Amino acid sequence: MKKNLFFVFALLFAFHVQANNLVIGTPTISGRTISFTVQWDNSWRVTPAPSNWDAVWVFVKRQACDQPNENPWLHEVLASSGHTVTGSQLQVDLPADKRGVFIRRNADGIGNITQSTVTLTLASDINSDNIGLFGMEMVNVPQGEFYVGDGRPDLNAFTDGNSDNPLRITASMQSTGLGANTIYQKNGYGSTGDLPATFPLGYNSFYCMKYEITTAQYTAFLNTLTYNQQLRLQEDPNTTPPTSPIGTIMNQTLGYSIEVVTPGVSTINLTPAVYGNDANENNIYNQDDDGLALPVSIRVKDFLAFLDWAALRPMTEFEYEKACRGPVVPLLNEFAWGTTDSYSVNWYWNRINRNTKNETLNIAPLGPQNFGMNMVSRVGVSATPISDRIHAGATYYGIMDMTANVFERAIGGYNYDYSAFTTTNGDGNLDSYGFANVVGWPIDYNNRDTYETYFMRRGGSASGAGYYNNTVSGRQLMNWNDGNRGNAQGGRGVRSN
Ligand SMILES: [Ca+2]
Ligand SMILES: [Ca+2]
Ligand SMILES: [Ca+2]
Ligand SMILES: [Ca+2]
Repeated sequence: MKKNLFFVFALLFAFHVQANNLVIGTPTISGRTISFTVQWDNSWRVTPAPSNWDAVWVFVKRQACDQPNENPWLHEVLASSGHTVTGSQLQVDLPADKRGVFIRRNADGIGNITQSTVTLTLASDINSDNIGLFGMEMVNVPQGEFYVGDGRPDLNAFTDGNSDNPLRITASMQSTGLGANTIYQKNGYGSTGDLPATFPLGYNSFYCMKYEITTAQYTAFLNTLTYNQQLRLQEDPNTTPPTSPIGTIMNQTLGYSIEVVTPGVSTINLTPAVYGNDANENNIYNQDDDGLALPVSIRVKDFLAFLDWAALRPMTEFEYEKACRGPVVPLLNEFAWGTTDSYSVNWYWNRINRNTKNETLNIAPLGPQNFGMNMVSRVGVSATPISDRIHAGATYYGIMDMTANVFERAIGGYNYDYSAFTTTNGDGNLDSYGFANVVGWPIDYNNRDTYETYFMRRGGSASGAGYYNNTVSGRQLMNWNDGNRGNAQGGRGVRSN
């Protein structure tokens, strides 16, 4: 631990979401405020369809330095006021739970965000505490009616309950609750408990991460955990504990490699390990071509821990379909970009600057998707400055990779009662074993290491699945056991306010 009793010590973990060049500057600290620069490219806010905007979700972690043992990093609940941004382009939104802020355009516009300085006010003076500052790009999915299901005749998809037809999710359905599974699935393949008004059906607005959780984001998360939290999130706590030597692989899936950079200590004082990325396998960490912007494959418990830590929540299956399709009438077997165009991009031949933040495709097909290639792609790899939605592989709202790359985990399933799930976000803090602990989330508190379910795998993945599983309404695949990390299963978080 860096004990810094007399000096402010600020740690910055700006996520490497270089796809849009999100850059967060090193913060300066004064009293209870932190100030930092922010800028990113390809931002938008539009009143005409899709009538939405992008934003950066920023949150703060804090670590006291008052003990010889490693103190935990705690999520900072921000002050009720005192959050500002310079210039005329941006505004800062503080949600009710004050677990972070959304920074977004304050008026309609499209293009790059010029560097602005954001000041956040914390709950108390920072003094000698360590500060971690985190930011990630998100996309607003506005309130409104939409359809689930695309009319397919298979057994599993959402329908209006009586036929193969899609079901229109309305304001009244959200306000009164959707009810029994036979209302949204002709074979009753849904929640065993009726879905109440508190279950997020997708009618109401929410923010969705623009990209899948990346290896850089996941590594930054690991590096704020305590030794015991890190231990329990190992693939095998017995063979690869945080004390393992430099280069020990913690998670190596379909192209990336998360490894021990600095071993932890478990003798007298518990000190957590530092993890890093080494996709190019030279044991020099976090280099440009070390796969920092590849999507991470993680188990359900890892996924829930990351979302709780980031003060987000999982999406539901209904929200997945809305985030892809928007309010338009479904097209049979459409992908996230709204057509049935599909071009499976070869991970080797079609890549330039492989594993770097600048990884791009050397082709521009309609409906590019990383499906069945057994190598994950840089998140947002298909988008270029001139690409339209179908060439970029973007959803109606501008969210990337909702078809393929890694599976999207969504709350749902067949024979389980997930009706207690609500819009409650994580509070930023995990239990002492590194597990998520949010009321209403589908967590089996008695059996969290080995048995996790209640999640559908949506959108297909680089590890392959049947064609119909890649489509927006494909509803064939569930998680099983611990979530089976090897199958390119990751996902992303959402937030309701
Ligand atoms: Ca290595
Ligand atoms: Ca390396
Ligand atoms: Ca995906
Ligand atoms: Ca929590």
